Amino acid sequence: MLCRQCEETLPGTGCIKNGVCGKTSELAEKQDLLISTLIELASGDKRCPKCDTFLVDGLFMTLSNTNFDGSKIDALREAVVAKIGDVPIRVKDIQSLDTNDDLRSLKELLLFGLKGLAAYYHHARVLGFEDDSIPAFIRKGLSSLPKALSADELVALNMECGDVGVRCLALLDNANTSTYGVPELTTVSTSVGDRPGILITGHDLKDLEQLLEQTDGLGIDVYTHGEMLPANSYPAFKRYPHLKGNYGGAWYAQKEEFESFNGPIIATTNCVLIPKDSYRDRLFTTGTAGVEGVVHIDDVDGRKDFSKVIELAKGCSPPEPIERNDLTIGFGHSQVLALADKVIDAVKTGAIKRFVVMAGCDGREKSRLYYKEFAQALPKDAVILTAGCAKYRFNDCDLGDIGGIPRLIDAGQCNDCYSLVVIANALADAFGTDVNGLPLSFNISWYEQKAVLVLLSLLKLGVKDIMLGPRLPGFITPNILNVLVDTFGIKANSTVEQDLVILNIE
Ligand code: SF4
Ligand code: SF3
Repeated sequence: MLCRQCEETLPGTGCIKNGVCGKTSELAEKQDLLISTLIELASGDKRCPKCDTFLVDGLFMTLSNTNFDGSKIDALREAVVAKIGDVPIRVKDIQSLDTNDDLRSLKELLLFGLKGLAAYYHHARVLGFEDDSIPAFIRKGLSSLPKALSADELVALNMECGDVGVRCLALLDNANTSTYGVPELTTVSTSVGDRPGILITGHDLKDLEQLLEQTDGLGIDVYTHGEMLPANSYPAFKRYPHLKGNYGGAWYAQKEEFESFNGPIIATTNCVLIPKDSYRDRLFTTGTAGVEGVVHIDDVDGRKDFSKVIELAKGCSPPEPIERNDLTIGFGHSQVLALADKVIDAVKTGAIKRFVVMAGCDGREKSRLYYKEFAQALPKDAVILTAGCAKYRFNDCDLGDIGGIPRLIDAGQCNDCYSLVVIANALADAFGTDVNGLPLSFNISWYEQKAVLVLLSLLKLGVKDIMLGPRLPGFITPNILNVLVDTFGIKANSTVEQDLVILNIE
């Protein structure tokens, strides 16, 4: 195996025996074969809604920390083969994408951006929001991978991926807000009740909707975890009193937090980890998520039956408390733009001197403490804009406010980076400049391939000088890194003190 699609890959080599994430070489080979088969599906002339589902869900299933069940990967590949026949596979694995390291690096960037794009498109589709140009680009991107293309052509394809990414993020924003209402400023409790609970994690809001409906009035509380936290700010979910609040932090803490939760856990998407035995029997997966030996809840005509989870919950003890401060969330673009006059005044009077986007992913390495230290070291006249699970490094720090404007503005899930872009564009318009002319810096933390798509989208939008960490992608060669530095001013982060100077934050 060779996998280097995430930030935690082994430096210098990539994961070559077993993944740092727990992926075995056997599973990695199955995923490679699925991707190879999807490339052939995308390259052929088969077009059907089912084919789009294969492409979108297949790419998503191979995203880091999404599916550890080889039988599910095989089943999807076999369904594709049944559709296209036993055609010869041209790209066996990432090594065979190209013989030239730099071209291969650009192809990997494209493939990982496509995985992120597919994941976000999957979420929009689940809510009935479709845009044919998105699966059309997924086909174009995948079918270009076996071709002999120049660096310029591959850079252009990556930029097109970013462009389609912006469209997909906007579609998902529309899907979420049209279906569940515009997020409201909300204080989310992090304490626990004395009733049994069900914990739901990942990004799929429709799964939460169905779970809340099916648990209504049953004496069971529902808690969010990880990237499900932002759901607490949607009006459609706030009306359920048994949506108790959020339990725990980011995905990498799940081995301890799922254990102390005591009740069943539903993993709807990434990030799910291979469970400890202490809670394996209480873990359920659904959608594109999967873990070998863990019960999977299937979608039957748009409905998921969570009765097994509910029955298990009834006999479980309530969760054990975890000490955390309550969290203020719900600063989507509508909420922030409602404050726009106040924000613009604060910039004009100098009360706010800088905005810093600290969005993206979290991860388990100790070096990610950097983000907490960075947030705490920012001067008191700086406002942090966040989205994604990156926030868990600093969202329980008391950062205070500036004349009633909170210093931590949490827009939601990683896809809600779109909200941050809308906010930045509105500010740029108000000040008659572009995004790069604002007192705005980007210090992005990445882990998986949704973040790759968000990065490509930001680059396509013309955002320059993004600081990226905690490590630069292992699949980027030195030559391609030079291109990213020269064209977009991408920087690797280093120490908090140096980075404050580099980002021009006094
Ligand atoms: Fe390694 Fe990341 Fe791939 Fe897992 S997803 S095998 S940790 S590079
Ligand atoms: Fe986090 Fe997995 Fe990326 Fe949606 S939940 S941001 S890492």
